[in-house]
Amino acid sequence: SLPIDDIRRLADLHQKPRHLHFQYGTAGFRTIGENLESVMFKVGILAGLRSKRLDGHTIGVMVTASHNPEPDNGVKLVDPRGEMLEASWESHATALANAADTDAFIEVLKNLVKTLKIDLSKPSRVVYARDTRPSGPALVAALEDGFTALGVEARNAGVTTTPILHYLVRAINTKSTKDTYGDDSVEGYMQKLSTAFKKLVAGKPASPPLIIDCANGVGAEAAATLSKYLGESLPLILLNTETTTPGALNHACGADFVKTQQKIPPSLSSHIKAGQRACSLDGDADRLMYFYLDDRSQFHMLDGDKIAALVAAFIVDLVKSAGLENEVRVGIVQTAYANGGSTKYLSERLPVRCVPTGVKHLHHAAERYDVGVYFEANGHGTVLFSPETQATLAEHQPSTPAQSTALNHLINLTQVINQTVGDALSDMLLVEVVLAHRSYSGVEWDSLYVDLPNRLVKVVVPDRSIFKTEDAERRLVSPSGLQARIDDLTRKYEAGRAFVRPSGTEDVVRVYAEARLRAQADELAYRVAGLVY
Ligand code: 16G
Ligand code: ZN
Repeated sequence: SLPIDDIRRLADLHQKPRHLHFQYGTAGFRTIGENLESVMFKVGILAGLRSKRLDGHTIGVMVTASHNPEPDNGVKLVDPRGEMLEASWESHATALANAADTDAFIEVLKNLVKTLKIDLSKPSRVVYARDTRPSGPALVAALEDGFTALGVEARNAGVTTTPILHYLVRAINTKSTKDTYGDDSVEGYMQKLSTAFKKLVAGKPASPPLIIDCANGVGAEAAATLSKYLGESLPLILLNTETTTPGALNHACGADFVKTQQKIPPSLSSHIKAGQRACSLDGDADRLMYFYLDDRSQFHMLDGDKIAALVAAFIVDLVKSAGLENEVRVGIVQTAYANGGSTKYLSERLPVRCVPTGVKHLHHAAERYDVGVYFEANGHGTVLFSPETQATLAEHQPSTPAQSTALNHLINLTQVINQTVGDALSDMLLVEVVLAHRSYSGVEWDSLYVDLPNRLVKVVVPDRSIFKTEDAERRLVSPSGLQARIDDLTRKYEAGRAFVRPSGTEDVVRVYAEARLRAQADELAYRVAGLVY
């Protein structure tokens, strides 16, 4: 049975603040770090229960608030194959987090154990990590109390990136099996990525040093380690690596800044020269934004959509060259935020699906293709090779040297890509591989298609829950009549497209608009926002 006395004693130390309501949302629990202590304790216990439910497989816990401001923090669970927590458990997490006091909490726990048929005699194993936020250590201490209360075998992965934690979960759970994913250490991961990268770029001209804006976050440490493994194969220049300077994290830098401001972080301007490219990570290194300055020092952004177009076209060509076009079908997954220019370019070449915002939706949709390429415009994404496709690649007998080369490239791509979740550093290597193979600079990559000018605005409304969407968040069903008015407005603009959706992470409604001309995109966004308000 549950160790009630231990749970009660430790739960009393981590009381829920009375006035707060918590919600396990798209990115787990996320709010001001100071308010999250009780949630952390409970998540520690929940992770242990999830592990018991899954026969002692290791569950991951990541403490991070990604691109959010430094005072925020958050926590999310990772399932045994390295993917997001199964959706049905999100409500269990929410119920536990909102139990008002220790008695109520123990009641909810007992109910969960019963309804989910959890065998408490099974072992429970968890691996956990945090990003560099100042609130991290205290929150991890509360999490560890949760592990202690349930008697979880917990492994501390220290301060590391979200995608590395996902990798560790998968590596631990596949250790000494035929599906082994790599050595279960940061070094194992870096070794895996860099070995595949070096094979993929062997014989290509040396790349000029690549500037990485590390958002003053945990990506700085991971990138420094990766750099050692890459050596001459890809020289890196790391900027915004101030992980201990108060207030620096994600401040006027990082992938979210670049995407939302559509400009170069000021801290980079003196480092990047005309014609050069660079990239930005976010605060937990799972989002990637590229950009370059043209010869007139004009800024150009290469976002998740541009990455998807670059990578998908490359994989399609390799599949053809390997003689596998009849066996291996490549498909794309996007969200409503994908630029219309990218959707047009991609859908002329490949099957494209649109799903609601949030990694779990994209990931699951991508699993349905033989090779599923998914990227959110904000720079989060990866490529998934189905188990059947990986078997096909391993068994296929190439009939020409060219086929053999292409096949090896595909196999190495499966190694350089983090298939558990989007990883900015792994995605960066993937981009660099394609650029090297295509002999592209930023200019040529950018010219694959032209982005439609677009504008994203936030609207604060009294109650965002009245906004309900359909068709992968592209249309509103409620409030009634609003969608018809948005349609009427949108029709007036050439290549106009606009949609409204409630945010899953902030108490606002988001309005997105695009049109042929910059001024029109801005005008459409503000007029739609006016309808919402
Ligand atoms: C979260 C999601 C991200 C999504 C964003 C949208 C995960 C791991 N992250 O950060 O994919 O783009 O939320 O935020 O799923 P919004 O609902 O506030 O627009
Ligand atoms: Zn992130």
